[in-house]
Amino acid sequence: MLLQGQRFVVTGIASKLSIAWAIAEALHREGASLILTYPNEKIKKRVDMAAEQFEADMVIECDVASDDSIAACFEQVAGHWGDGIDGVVHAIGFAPMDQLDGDFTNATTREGSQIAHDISSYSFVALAKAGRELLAKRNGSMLTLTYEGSISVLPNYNVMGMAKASLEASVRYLAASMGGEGIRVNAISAGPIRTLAASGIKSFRKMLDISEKIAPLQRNVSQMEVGNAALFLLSPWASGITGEILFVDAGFNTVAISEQLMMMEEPQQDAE
Ligand code: NAD
Ligand code: 0WE
Repeated sequence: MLLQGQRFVVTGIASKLSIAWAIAEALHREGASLILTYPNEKIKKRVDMAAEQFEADMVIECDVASDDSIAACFEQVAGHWGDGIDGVVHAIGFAPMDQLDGDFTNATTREGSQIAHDISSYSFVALAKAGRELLAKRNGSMLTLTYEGSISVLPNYNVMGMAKASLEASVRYLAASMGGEGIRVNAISAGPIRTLAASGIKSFRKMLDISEKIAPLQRNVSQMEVGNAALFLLSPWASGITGEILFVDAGFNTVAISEQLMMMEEPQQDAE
């Protein structure tokens, strides 16, 4: 029990497929106590299910689009755990669907860009502000989820790539800002996983198929593998790690052109 007696606030559960669900599962498995949050009544049912399964202490509303909602949420967290928390998990990303379909230059709008950056990037800073005092009391840490699209171009990821680049920069600035209080701030860059956030994305199936032909492990990653890496970064074993982006992507980000893709282009010529 790596995290016996430790306390975490987990955002971003929307279904059993959510990366946040697997993170909560891993934290619970290691003996941690949890508070889970939901953005609106529609999602609350799913979070209640998770709360029951992971014996969560509380379920609290937290819509990161609203400063009032974030403030009210952390007032409740402080009411329950007044002497501090060990971590906050941010597993939230959103852009209007029309932003994630087709040519980047044509698809991206001012409003779409504002929403994507507000919900997917600024919200991490907002949670850091709200959680700072409680985190400082127990050398706590913050964790967010990002994606390769922040660094290199993928079809349709579009303005989310800009928002993730901004999110990753916020990891470094928050780490520097709060390091003096003993607060660590990190991100996991996960490979593509079929979740609600992936549903409705054009040719996501094809993305998964191509990813496993590039990745050194020749497969995609699971929610549980991300959950276990999250567990590490949130644990005392990672006490020396902050401002870091940890790839949990079967090695995908390390390869430009794989042998498997070469074989797909010219199977006759290259086959030995
Ligand atoms: P998901 O749909 O299960 O989770 C996204 C979550 O964002 C949902 O729980 C949703 O309720 C929440 N959310 C949206 N707007 C919100 C708001 N205003 N306030 C509070 N919560 C809000 O999908 P997921 O894939 O588990 O996504 C979790 C994180 O992982 C996201 O940041 C995503 O970008 C990132 N990620 C996903 C993948 C992937 O392929 N699935 C890969 C790398 C990174
Ligand atoms: O960050 C994400 C999900 C981003 C996302 C997805 C949606 C779908 C539903 C943000 N906003 C919305 N808005 C909706 O209305 N991922 C890393 C998963 C993902 O999304 C892609 C991907 C991958 C991988 C979009 C295009 C290409 C690849």
